[in-house]
Amino acid sequence: MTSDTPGMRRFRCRHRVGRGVVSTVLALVALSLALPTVVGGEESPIEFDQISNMFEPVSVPAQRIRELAELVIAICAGIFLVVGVLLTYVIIRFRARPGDEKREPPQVYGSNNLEAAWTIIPVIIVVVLFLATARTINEVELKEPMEGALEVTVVGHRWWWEFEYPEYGIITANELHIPVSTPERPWPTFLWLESQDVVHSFWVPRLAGKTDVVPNRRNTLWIDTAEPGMYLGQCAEYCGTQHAHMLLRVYVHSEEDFDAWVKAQQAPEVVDASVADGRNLFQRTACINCHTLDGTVADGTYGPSLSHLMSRKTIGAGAAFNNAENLRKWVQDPALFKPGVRMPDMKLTSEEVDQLVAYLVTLK
Ligand code: HEC
Ligand SMILES: [Cu+2]
Repeated sequence: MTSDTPGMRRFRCRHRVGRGVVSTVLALVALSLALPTVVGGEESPIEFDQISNMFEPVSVPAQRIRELAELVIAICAGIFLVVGVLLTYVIIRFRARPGDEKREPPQVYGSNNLEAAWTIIPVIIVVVLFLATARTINEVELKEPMEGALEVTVVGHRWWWEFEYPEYGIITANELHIPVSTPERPWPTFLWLESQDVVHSFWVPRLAGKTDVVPNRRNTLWIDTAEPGMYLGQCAEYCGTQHAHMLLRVYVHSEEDFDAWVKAQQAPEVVDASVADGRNLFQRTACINCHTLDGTVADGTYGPSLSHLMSRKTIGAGAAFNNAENLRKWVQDPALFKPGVRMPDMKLTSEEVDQLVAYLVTLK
């Protein structure tokens, strides 16, 4: 057989695949060790001490899911232990010994007791898992908002999140602000999940289970938490190039802080005369076709609302911290932070960018 017959080639190929798998695994291990240093660097807006851990739930649905996960893990670990111990025992106890070649092991033809046991026990285990899961689903899934809930409509876009509070007339992006729920004032948050384009998935592991966000459909989710703080989330369904930069933050506030946030968001724009150039330029540029900015002619809905832009910690759905320097880079060329982003490079001069950014940073 010459080296280029098909059979030979296939053999070599398989070899190469084997080596590929090993090196991929090694690369992944190396990457996972290096990751915190790379992503946790100064440029990264992700605060690692705040990173989401589904095993540290702070909200009722997430707590229920954790309890279920623990039950399932415990049962599976039990099965693993029993099987592992039996297997180890059998391997050692009945290993081949010198002289065994001449003997045949005892032949067993069926055992009703054994067969009944290995049918009934797994059936019981599956039924327990089924009932526990059904109970949790029933507790966690709600089709309609509960009494007194704060309702927010969440719209998934490629690649950012829109949050609308119909009750307060607020529309914002990427950072969801909700109140804490106390025994004196239970105040759950009820989310209507919608998509503008493709399937996304809303996931804030410490607050609630992962829920798909599907075009032409309204899924629902609720949060009920007694712990103020910031919780990180992430789109959990691949939705295109910048899926990995589709983060979200949920800020849980005390009642007073939440009221203050609502007031600040509802406040009209404060027109700062010293940045009139930037404001005029903004209103003369295509920015207004894609962005809404209360108090100006801008009423586009393709991109996030820029009203009270500076009240947000990040821009580009967590791609960068929100400060003058990053805003400058963003307006100059948004693809620097998010290659493939759906905001075009507007080809502005350096002077124009300066004027725009000077204006944007006044949007408190
Ligand atoms: C073709 C539509 C379009 C135009 C025109 C446009 N943008 Fe955008 N812009 C977007 C989209 C879409 C995003 C969200 C990108 C993402 O996060 O993936 C965005 C994001 C932003 C953000 C970050 C907001 C945030 O909270 O994440 C700023 C600031 C911004 N644009 C400013 C501008 C300015 C200033 C102009 C005009 C010079 C402009 N945009 C023109 C579509 C547009
Ligand atoms: Cu996504």
